[in-house]
Amino acid sequence: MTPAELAQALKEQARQRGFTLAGITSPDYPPHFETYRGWIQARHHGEMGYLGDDRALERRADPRRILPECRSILVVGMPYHPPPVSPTNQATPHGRVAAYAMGDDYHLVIPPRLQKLMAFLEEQVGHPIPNRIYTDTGPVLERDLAQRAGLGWIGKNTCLISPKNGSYFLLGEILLGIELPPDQPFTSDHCGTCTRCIEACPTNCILPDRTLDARRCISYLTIENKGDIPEDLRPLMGEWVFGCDICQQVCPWNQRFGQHRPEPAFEPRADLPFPSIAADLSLTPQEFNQKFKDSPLKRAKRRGYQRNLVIAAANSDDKLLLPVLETAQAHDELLVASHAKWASEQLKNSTPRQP
Ligand code: B12
Ligand code: SF4
Ligand code: SF4
Repeated sequence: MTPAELAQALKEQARQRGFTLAGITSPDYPPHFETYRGWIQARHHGEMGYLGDDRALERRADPRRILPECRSILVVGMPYHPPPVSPTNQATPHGRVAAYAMGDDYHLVIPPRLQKLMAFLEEQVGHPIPNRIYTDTGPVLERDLAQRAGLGWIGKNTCLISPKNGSYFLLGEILLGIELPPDQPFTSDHCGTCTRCIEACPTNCILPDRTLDARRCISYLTIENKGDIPEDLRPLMGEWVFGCDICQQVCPWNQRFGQHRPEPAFEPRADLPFPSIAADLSLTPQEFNQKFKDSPLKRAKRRGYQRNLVIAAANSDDKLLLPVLETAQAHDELLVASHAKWASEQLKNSTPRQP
């Protein structure tokens, strides 16, 4: 097989394994590395310290610092189910979980598939190939590489958007120790004059240079922030208890699902994406671990998730939740208890919801 035929066969294998999007790029300096450096210097990454140390920056600037033999990079995208519009049971006060987290954790789903692609490639060439597999946690600029591999453009909401698939997909990469011909970068920008995501973001955290101030983003607050959530931001979180989809929900490119084939492993689990606030606030550590085994929600840990639930209770304006918040003030985790105290005060003073 020629390198071009091998690249085609690899991308075809990727598609057969659930990666609707697949493209190849070089390990050259990422086109928007300076944007990334500026973002770190402005401290927009908040407490995600692992993104900003010198080693993290060096490796993002040059993938060969990770794998010296790297000659090309396969970038893939796996679609997940779009978020449903509203819960089936409106009567139960509920929180809301981001669509990518409704099913199995992609950190567990994507790497084994990428390993199978590596096995395919090594079988074709007849010898082992140095490689490194990543999804989300690696020191690579995944969106920048995906844009250069031709998968889509980076929208004003900072998400990578494919004209055929919207943005409801997750990215993965294989750094490869063989040279494969790169795909054409995706150079056009299909956002045009649209600013829907910027206007819809409840915390105003989307910045004009296609980055965001993560410290204000609900996704960061509910998942990555392990301590107190700033009081001024709590009312803006609405019902979100893990992640946030608003800037993607309003995007016109997500309202066309023609070719969207979500991965079955991301099928929503029971109670998701609208978990009952009262039921999940009563989960013991064992029950939490059992309910969210192999789910992305484990990242927030029980204390973070239940902290988010009491904030959603305050934002529900549903005074029937007052006894639940009363109980939560005696929670075994101080973080949850202190947020429950605040939530209880908020709810007492709130205007009751219109039926
Ligand atoms: C840190 C992080 C976060 C942070 C910060 C997000 C952010 N926008 O910076 C928080 C916790 C807030 C977050 C939230 C989410 N995340 Co996140 N996150 C990451 C992570 C680990 C690093 C991102 C990063 O480096 N941010 C810093 C900024 C500066 O870099 P960037 O986002 O890559 O943006 C680039 C563009 O702005 C580009 N750029 C600037 N100007 C221009 C101009 C043009 C023309 C072009 C082409 C590019 C360009 O330069 C930047 C640097 O390359 C990546 C995985 C990875 N290793 O890349 C996942 C990742 C970006 N997250 C992902 C997801 C799914 C989410 C959420 C949707 C989850 C949710 N529902 O709650 C939200 C989306 C929020 C949003 N609007 O971005 C996916 C995105 C998939 C996609 N289709 O884009 C990724 C790629 C993980 C994965 N493997 O799938 N995330
Ligand atoms: S995920 Fe939510 S809070 Fe974060 S930028 Fe998008 S709309 Fe704003
Ligand atoms: S909502 Fe509009 S501006 Fe925002 S990413 Fe989508 S197309 Fe671009």
